[in-house]
Amino acid sequence: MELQTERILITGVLGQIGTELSSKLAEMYGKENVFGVSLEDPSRAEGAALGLYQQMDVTNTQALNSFIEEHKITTVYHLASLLSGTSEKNPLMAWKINLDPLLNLLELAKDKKIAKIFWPSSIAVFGRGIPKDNVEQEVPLNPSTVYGISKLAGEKWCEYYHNKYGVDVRSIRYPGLISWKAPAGGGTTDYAVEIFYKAIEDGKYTSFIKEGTAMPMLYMDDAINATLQLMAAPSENLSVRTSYNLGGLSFTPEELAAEIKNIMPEFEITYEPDFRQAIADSWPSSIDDSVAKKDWGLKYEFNITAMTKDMLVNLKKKLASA
Ligand code: VAH
Repeated sequence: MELQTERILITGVLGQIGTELSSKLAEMYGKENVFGVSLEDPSRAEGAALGLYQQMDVTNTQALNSFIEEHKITTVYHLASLLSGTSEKNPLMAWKINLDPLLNLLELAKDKKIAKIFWPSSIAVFGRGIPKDNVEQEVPLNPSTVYGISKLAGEKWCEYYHNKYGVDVRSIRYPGLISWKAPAGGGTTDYAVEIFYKAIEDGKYTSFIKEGTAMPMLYMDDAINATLQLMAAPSENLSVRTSYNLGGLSFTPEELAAEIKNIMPEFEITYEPDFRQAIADSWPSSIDDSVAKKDWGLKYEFNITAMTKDMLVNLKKKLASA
């Protein structure tokens, strides 16, 4: 590969993570070195911090590989996937979308056509037979959801391609991610994003996850920083090539509602659990991320109080200008 400069492709670039990751990478490497693809119409990419955006279905292997070759891409952040709720409704489509493009990118890296891959796994890989709290890095993985099964398979493929071919693929088991810049879509933890929109718009929220359901969560700023820290770490420091646990925060819907009430005393929450309650019940309540802290210095800035304040301040501004 003749280029020394990192030329970065983000798939799913207009999604919840991609929207913020592209801005950060453009600051670091120059907008002209950051490329993005997603299913969305190009009009949706106006104003995005990208040198080039192209509407693309990443299951179209020929289109993706031509784009990578034409733009001399060195590093791919492969974020395009279907999340847990959507995957339950479309199991075979989820398997295809969540695995085929990853395997294609692993093959490109094996053939030295790209140098490095980031791929997001999820705490959805955890399931029955392990403690609910402080789940360690190496435990039996028995996911019971389509999304969790696809992420477990992806983790094993990443480890296989690293061990057999030396592919530099890195991964994080993201918890539920909370942000205001781009909406979440199709996830079980999305209640923790929707609640802020409804608090501002309606002063109340009906949660599809019942009280008492603690789930691992993380503010997007911390998720992006962790991702970039992992990608910047020396390869020899990384003891995990399936996917790193990342625990962040852990809270229940009523704990989050109480934080919102501290700022908006009139806010009210009610509960009407739906099919996503069973997904949430299959996941851990909290995660042990000591291996990530040891290997590449994982650290957090936002606790639940700071996250709630930052979300409400910024979301109010965003909704007022919409
Ligand atoms: C989901 N937000 O709810 C995603 C995440 C841990 C959950 O992977 O599907």
